[in-house]
Amino acid sequence: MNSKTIGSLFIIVTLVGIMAFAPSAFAQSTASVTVKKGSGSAGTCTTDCYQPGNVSVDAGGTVTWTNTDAQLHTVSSGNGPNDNTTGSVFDTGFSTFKPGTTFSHTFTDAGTFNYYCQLHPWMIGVVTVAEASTPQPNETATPEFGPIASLVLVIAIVSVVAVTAKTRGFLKL
Ligand SMILES: [Cu+2]
Repeated sequence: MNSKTIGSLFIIVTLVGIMAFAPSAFAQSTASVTVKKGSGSAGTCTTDCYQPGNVSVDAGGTVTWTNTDAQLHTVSSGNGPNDNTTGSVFDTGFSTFKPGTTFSHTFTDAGTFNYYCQLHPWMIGVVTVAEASTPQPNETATPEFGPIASLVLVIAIVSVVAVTAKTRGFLKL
């Protein structure tokens, strides 16, 4: 092992250490929903047609629906066929959400968004959007001196000692 190898190893371990400290600022930025097979038949499902029927994301988060059924469906915001605001927040429309396709919507505002399938109104679901989480000052001020940081320190010391020893001719690596 030459000093170049030791140096590279040290850089890699340091990068891993820094990544371990990166704050998890985005708690829940994506969610996935699939359409249960056979949802197009009345009585087979209600709140479990879209699976899961209730998902949560932070503001700015994206929900992706996948039509795993063999029938055309819609994903339309609103509270059912009598809601004249249907589709005002998000809507696949009647012809795009074919079997095997996906539909995504990014939620910018916090709130509770009901949706349903306009072709099969018994299919209902909810997306709950929370205020985007911001790291609290006291959470980020004092990072924990965790096991990875200790490992980085140990490897750094060993590297320095090894390189020094080699440079001065004490050690033949
Ligand atoms: Cu449907």
